[in-house]
Amino acid sequence: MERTHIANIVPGSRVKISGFVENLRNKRTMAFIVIRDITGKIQVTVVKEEHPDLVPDIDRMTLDSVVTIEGTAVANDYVKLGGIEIIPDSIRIESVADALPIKDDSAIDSRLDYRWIDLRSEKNTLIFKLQTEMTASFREFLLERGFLEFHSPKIIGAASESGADVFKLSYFDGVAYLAQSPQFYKQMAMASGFERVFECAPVFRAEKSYTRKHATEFTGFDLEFSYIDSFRDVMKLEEEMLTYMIGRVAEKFGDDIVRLYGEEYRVVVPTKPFPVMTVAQIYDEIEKRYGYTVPESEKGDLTTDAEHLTYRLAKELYDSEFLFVTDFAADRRPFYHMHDENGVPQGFDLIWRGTEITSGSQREHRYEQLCENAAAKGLGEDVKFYTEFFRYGCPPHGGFGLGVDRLTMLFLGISIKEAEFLFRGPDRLTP
Ligand code: AMO
Repeated sequence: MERTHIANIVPGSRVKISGFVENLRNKRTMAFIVIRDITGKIQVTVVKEEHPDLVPDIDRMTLDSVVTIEGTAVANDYVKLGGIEIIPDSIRIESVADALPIKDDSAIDSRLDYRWIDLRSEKNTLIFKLQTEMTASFREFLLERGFLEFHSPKIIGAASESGADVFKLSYFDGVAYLAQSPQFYKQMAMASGFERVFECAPVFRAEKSYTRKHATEFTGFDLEFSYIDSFRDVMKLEEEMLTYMIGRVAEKFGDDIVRLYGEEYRVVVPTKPFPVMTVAQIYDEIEKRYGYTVPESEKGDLTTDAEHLTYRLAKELYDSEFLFVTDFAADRRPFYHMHDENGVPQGFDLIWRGTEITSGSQREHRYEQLCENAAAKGLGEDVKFYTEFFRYGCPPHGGFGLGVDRLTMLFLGISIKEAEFLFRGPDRLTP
């Protein structure tokens, strides 16, 4: 007999279900077993007198054991779980579970030690259903617009962003690095004439940060496209892509998110273009409104406190959860950003609910100028392999990188430790 997923069970049918034992009430004459699979939960009701053959297995059963049960699904208004119960005629225990070492409210580090158990709850499973919908939406949105999906190497010969937070590996008799971004290769694809590419892949950062939003390995959704006129074209594409994705998430999981994570995290689908402010405008406004004064040395970039305050600011000024930020100081941005005639980097960050989710820009595609910009940052030989990409013709282009884990955590108000399937941080390499 074929297995039926719990959500697809209809009363009156014979079914075979498999899943974990979520709840077990083993009484003298009756047993009530709640079974959970990826689609839902259902009650199995056993009248022991009618099925004495099932009793030894029920007595052996423990919470979270995995079982397969065959029986008849019947409607019963007294049953809380969807008004259906299963009257079984066979029970097979696939695997008996020991007493669980964690509970839903155990400390996060214990939960991460036993992450496979932690992930069994409906609340945590939703994180990954949501993430799947997010990346599927991005992918479909981009494929419809002629983007190619490509896969760039993660073991590389030179640092790909800033040399400071790169993981160094021994590589046979030499050294290699783990990619901090597919940045150089997505630009190489522009020099290859691919015109539009994206990649969803691991990104590695040797940052010793213990915050809610930093991981040493995360999933980056990166894209790059050619023949743009300005970095504003890149912002427009990102805004459309996010709006499409959020619409799909709202439709599919909006109710589940509110039920499991609270009203505060109700999905709001943007209806207007995302507002844009310069770094200087933000500092002006948050000083006036909230009395926040930025230290002089930090003026060219957003401090973490200022970043958080933009949530309130964007809501008050524009009734928006999103805010694009432009006009960062050149010394705070990577050398590959294009600059305007006043030296202002042609790039942006996107902030959602007070946390940065993206950096993007128009890139410098002119070989001489790019080499000059690299030299001004003290980068010469290190990036020569990359500057070579621009010697033999390259279209104007731009793109952005979006943190998938960051987006996930902001959807649900959780930390990055929970938003990743398996978190990797300075003190965490297992399981
Ligand atoms: P950036 O360094 O800003 O830009 O990274 C892009 C996005 O990646 C996410 N992110 C992180 N997520 C979790 N843990 C971290 N340690 C971490 N660091 C970054 C954030 C961030 O906005 N090459 C450029 C992108 C581009 O211009 O195309 C880059 O990597 O969501």
